[in-house]
Amino acid sequence: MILSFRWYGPEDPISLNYIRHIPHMRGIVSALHDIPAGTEWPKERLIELKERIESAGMELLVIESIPVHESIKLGLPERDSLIEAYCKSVQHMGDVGIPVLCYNFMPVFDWFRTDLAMKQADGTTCLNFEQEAMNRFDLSAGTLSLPGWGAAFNSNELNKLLHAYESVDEEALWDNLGYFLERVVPVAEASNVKMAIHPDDPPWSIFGLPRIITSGSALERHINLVDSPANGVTLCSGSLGAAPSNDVPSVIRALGPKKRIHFAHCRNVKISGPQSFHESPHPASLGSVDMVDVMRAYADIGFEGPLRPDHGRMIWDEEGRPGYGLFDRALGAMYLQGVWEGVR
Ligand SMILES: [Mn+2]
Repeated sequence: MILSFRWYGPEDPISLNYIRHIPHMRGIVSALHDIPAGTEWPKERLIELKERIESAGMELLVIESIPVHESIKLGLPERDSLIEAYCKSVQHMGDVGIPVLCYNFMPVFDWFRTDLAMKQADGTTCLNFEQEAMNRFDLSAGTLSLPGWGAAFNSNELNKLLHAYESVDEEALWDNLGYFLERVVPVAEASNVKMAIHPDDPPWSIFGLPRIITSGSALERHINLVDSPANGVTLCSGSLGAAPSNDVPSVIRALGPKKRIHFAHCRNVKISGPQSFHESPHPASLGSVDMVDVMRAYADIGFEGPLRPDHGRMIWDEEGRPGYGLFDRALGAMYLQGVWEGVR
């Protein structure tokens, strides 16, 4: 594996130099965050990003993510031109030499939590998802405050989108994903870019929206939609691990021989009740996912791709983007590197 770290670009308060100080850190996962979904990514911007990272002594290994426009997920007529723009962005990634693209196909919301700063007994804070708190959100209310999404939606816009999805059930969403992949994957394959879909987080329906990338068998179905080495997955231990039915090491071992795991997200979660969990520190003993066996599974399948610590807690009074502070992710990286050396 190639130890990697997510960096939000020049706007990120965490500098590339600080990331470079983490022993063994080689890969950077980044994106052009200012470009709206559906717009082609200019090649020069990718070159600029890549050179900036290389001049800090690391490599740009993954784009996370190029967002997929809602109209593509909804299967609306305008999807064709949006998919064309997506293909252009993928082509530009290939031209510039960025090998992996992480993306997701979650309707409306990306990852979702009910509390972004849940206080722990030791004074740290972490991200939390509680089904009971979910039930208390009133989407029809005039003012709508969703953790992490407050600025992104007003309730009118949100309700319009939710309404549009009323005619899209899980099978229709699979069809729309297939339509997208049939057009993008050949371009990715020809461009030497590996597509890596991220599992839905949490891996179940929220607000009545369909969610399909929720388990090992869903990942199998996904890679069979278009049978190409360029059609793979991001294996996220925390997203999958939030559902007790997902045995993450088994999923890795099952998919490994097919050579379709192109990117690994490693974090732990503590399941606290039915459809409820909070994000725990990375070590196996502190959460519900056996992170040692996860790393052993990666060693067993000979995983050589980029692997990054995922969300961390906020510790040592750090302030910043929820889940994406420096300190706890750096601790996570060192834990993962240590376990990796041990299992190998
Ligand atoms: Mn993840």
